[in-house]
Amino acid sequence: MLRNYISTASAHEDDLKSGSLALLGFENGPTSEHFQASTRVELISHDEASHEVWQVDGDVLEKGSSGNCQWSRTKTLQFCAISVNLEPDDDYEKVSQVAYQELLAFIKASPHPELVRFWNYIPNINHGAGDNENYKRFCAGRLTAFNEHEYCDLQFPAASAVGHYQQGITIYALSAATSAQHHANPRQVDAFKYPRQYGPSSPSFARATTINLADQRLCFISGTASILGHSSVHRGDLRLQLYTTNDNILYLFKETGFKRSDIRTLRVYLRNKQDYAECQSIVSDLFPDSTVIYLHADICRADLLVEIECFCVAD
Ligand code: 3EB
Repeated sequence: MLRNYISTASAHEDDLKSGSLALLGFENGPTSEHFQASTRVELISHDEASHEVWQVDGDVLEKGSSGNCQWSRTKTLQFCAISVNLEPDDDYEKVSQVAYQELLAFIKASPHPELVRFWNYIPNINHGAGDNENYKRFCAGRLTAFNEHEYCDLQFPAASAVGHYQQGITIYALSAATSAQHHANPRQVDAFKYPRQYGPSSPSFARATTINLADQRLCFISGTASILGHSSVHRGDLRLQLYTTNDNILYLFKETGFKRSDIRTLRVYLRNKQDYAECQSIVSDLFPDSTVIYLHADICRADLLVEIECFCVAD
């Protein structure tokens, strides 16, 4: 049983709990040596000091580190985090490629080589013009590493890639011992087939990934935004961007066979913190029964104000 929640206990207490697959810190939360890694994004929906926990109940856990990869795993699932330093003048493509090479080499050689869900945190994600935008350079390095490790388009997992003005790239990866299914959104061009205008290398991710475990079915909906076909729509309009995002998520439910009531956590990445009150009121109308985590983060396309991802479970 995989669970995801924001904890206000001490990281030490959560670490001692049996079954803590991953403990993740936020930029504005406490730091702790018990964290697998810290995201560079700021949690805006919780006042108390908090961190994120991915918990597995009733499974034996093994933990370790290998090079820059910190990992933990059960018989079925593996969580691995890697953080690499990045100076403002460093080559984003090279650094992303090296980080992904190490991460993918570790995962591929592990007993859990099937890619399920990746989270990417990239500093200054929208800096740089045209093909030199940091996100596009990151995409180039990531794709080269995927190709080097012979993961093809149809094996790309669900993902999010968001940014913040901090140093260092952090990547978390959930992988599995058994194969996962990757899904497309019929309203959107597959990201790995985006046309040239979005950069020399397309983004390597699926719109959603599902996996059947012995006792539950999991669905990870990727960071989903106000994109139709390959175009960003409703520039500058938070409400309409959220409605389009919601529709995209509903299409993905249809594709994956999951439903709104299966949502366990919904993460909202919000570019402008001053939009929080408006965003919160719209999202709570759209998803009245869901636990929502709001994070302050830049979205990888400069014309997007918001992006939403979901973790869903069907028992
Ligand atoms: C998009 O749909 C919006 O590069 O890993 C969403 C999820 C987005 C993942 C990624 C990017 C990524 O193109 C951006």
